[in-house]
Amino acid sequence: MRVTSMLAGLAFVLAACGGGEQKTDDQQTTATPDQAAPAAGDAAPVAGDAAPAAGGTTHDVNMVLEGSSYKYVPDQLTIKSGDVVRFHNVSGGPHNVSFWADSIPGGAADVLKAGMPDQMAPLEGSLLTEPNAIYAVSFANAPAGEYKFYCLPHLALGMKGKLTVQ
Ligand SMILES: [Cu+2]
Repeated sequence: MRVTSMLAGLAFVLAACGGGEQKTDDQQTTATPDQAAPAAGDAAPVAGDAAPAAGGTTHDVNMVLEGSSYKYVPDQLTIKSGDVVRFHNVSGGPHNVSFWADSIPGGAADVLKAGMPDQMAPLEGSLLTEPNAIYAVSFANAPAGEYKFYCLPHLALGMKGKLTVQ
């Protein structure tokens, strides 16, 4: 019995000296919260103070440069009328969010005019240049349907996405 536990202990030590340590690192990396949901109270500047309507939900979309491609992550999401979508400038900025006037439901333009702070032009959100800056769009009273959007600086590079309001 005693010999068995000594052997088990030895095996453990050998494992620890081998790949064991590496495995511990992997686990720690996995446990690290990703940037999809920065902590509230984050010092990042927030454009606008859009808050979800009563019962509404907040969604996060990251704007990133991955390798050589600029993208929204996720680039497709489904929300409900009354929700708020927060676009985070994670990497590769400046980014923004612009909606195509002909790719949103009827009546949505007026809703977005009210729900998008600091527009550079109709349906064109301000550019986020500071790291971790957030642009929040309120979909209060937004009609159901598809809302296609793009990043003005990176449209030619294919940075676009689609929101579906239920
Ligand atoms: Cu962009």
